[in-house]
Amino acid sequence: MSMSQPIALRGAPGSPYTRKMLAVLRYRRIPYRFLVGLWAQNAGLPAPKVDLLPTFYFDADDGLEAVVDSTPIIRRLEEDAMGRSVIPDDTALAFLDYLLEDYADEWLTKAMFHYRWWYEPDIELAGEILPRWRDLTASAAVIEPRAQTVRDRQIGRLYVVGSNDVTAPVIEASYRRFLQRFDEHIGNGPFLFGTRPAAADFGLFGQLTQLAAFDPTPAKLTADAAPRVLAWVQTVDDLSGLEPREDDWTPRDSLPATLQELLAEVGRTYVPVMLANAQAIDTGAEQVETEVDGQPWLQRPFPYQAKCLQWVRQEYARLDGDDRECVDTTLAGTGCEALF
Ligand SMILES: N[C@@H](CCC(=O)N[C@@H](CS)C(=O)NCC(=O)O)C(=O)O
Repeated sequence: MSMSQPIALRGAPGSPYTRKMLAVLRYRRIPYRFLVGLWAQNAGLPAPKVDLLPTFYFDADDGLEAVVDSTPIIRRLEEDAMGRSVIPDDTALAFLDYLLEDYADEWLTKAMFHYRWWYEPDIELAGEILPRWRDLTASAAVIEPRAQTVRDRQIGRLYVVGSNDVTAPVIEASYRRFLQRFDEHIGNGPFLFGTRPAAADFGLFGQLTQLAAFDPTPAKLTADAAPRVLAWVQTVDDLSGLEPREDDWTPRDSLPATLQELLAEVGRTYVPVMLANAQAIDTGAEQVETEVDGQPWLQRPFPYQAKCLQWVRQEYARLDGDDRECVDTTLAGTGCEALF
């Protein structure tokens, strides 16, 4: 173990990626100190290159290094901390896990951000609560102007995830379908790849901590349509008591049909938009224009998501022989094969 413990991370309860990583640390029993609000501000830690939450602080030659981006951080923690791995040891499953984690981080997050800053009850609550994490003692009078600043800023950033009048019905329909398919797959799980959680479980969990358990509109929708998913979210919050075994991973030749149904949802939404976005970035286009489910999709190009697509393709390129064949067989007919 080369990282000093407890490891420090800065984040916020309303940040889906922060919640993703807290659940990973708890499950893996990696001691941590969670810096939030005022005690984050006074911790005197180095600033990250890109100011994103969560920010982790790893040992470096000259003190601590601020590191962001949950997907590579999960892989770094796999090297630095032994046991209770969240990466399936079957290379083909590890690739499917990587793909589904990226679906959670880059598509499901569109629903999370959309629902929070689109409907009045959600805008009201998020605006009220988010600034309070930085100042728990503040009065309503102090909070109100800060709440308005947060609301204006975040509503102004809806374009980043592509939430607009054209895409709103597509995003909402995809969330309802995801809920139904994930609910069915939990029935064969409770996790994506068996009876122990993988990185993608924590990716989905992170976004669902907000969609299913904070923002009023999607939370009601989730509790009504898929109470099992809400119970799953409340449980995955702390899996430190789960004792994983090697044979808890689903064998590659007995992956349930419900996993393919979930991958078909990825192929129907995440895939066309990630491809069109990468093309817009490559051609320098002003807009990303494509179709999702036969409906128009329009958004500004998102450079970071073009990188995500490259990383998914690099992971796929690393597969060979049986692993490639297993992945190709599993993805056949889901629409995900269009990525490669
Ligand atoms: N790819 C990053 C995404 C992190 C991210 O976007 N975090 C949000 C909070 S959930 C953030 O810091 N947004 C910047 C902002 O709100 O200024 C990860 O997986 O950690």
